Amino acid sequence: MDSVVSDAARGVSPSVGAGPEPEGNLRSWQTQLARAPVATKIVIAGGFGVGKTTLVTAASEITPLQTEALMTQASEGTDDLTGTPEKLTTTVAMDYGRLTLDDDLVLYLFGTPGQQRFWFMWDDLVRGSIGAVVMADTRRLKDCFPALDYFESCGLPYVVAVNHFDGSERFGPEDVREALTIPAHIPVMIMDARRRISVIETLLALVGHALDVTPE
Ligand SMILES: Nc1nc2c(ncn2[C@@H]2O[C@H](COP(=O)(O)OP(=O)(O)OP(=O)(O)O)[C@@H](O)[C@H]2O)c(=O)[nH]1
Ligand SMILES: [Mg+2]
Repeated sequence: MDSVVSDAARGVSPSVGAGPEPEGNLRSWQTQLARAPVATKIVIAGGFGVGKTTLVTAASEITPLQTEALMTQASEGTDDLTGTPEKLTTTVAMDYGRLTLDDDLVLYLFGTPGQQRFWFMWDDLVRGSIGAVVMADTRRLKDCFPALDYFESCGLPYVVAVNHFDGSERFGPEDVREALTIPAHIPVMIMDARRRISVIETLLALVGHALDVTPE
């Protein structure tokens, strides 16, 4: 599956090359107390089963906190599994992970639950965040509308991240922008939530966009 950059591209710092690290491995900002990194909170949102937990897990340098619950027959009528037939669990509270970029920027990632019945969590999850990644799947684009509406109405900067699933039709960012009527200044990324480099590229786009649109 392609992302808009290759893994070798863009000279990403070695500190972001590996997956979750042993818990004893401290980052320099944790041991050199004179250095204060910039800490930012980022929310990962989107419809049911679009890959939010997968994204946080792929990016996190610590073992991510997950709140997965087994899906039961009771959810059969509400939770559409056609796009993700292998899916056995769902997030019932939040995902949490951490990613240090270049030792000066620490991203704290908070994944939301996807189902409407857990949306009451969102107001708490977005508090203090610099922006959000709204994930979309081109096979069920309408599932991301509530998240788009939510961030538009609360004025939080966001980027759209199209998580391309194997076997789904490939679309370019401009096609998705048109289909979702995303304003021209908002980045639309084609990415793969399973690939760390692709996730990092999406997160960097969000940080850049948030800096662009947030008044000093
Ligand atoms: N083929 C493919 N599968 C993916 C991709 N991203 C996620 N998956 C799979 O899709 C399923 C759903 O992923 P999750 O990360 O649990 O989705 P979620 O958005 O956190 O789901 P909820 O929290 O239940 O809303 C899992 O079985 C993943 O392994 C992808 O890019 N490609
Ligand atoms: Mg999840």
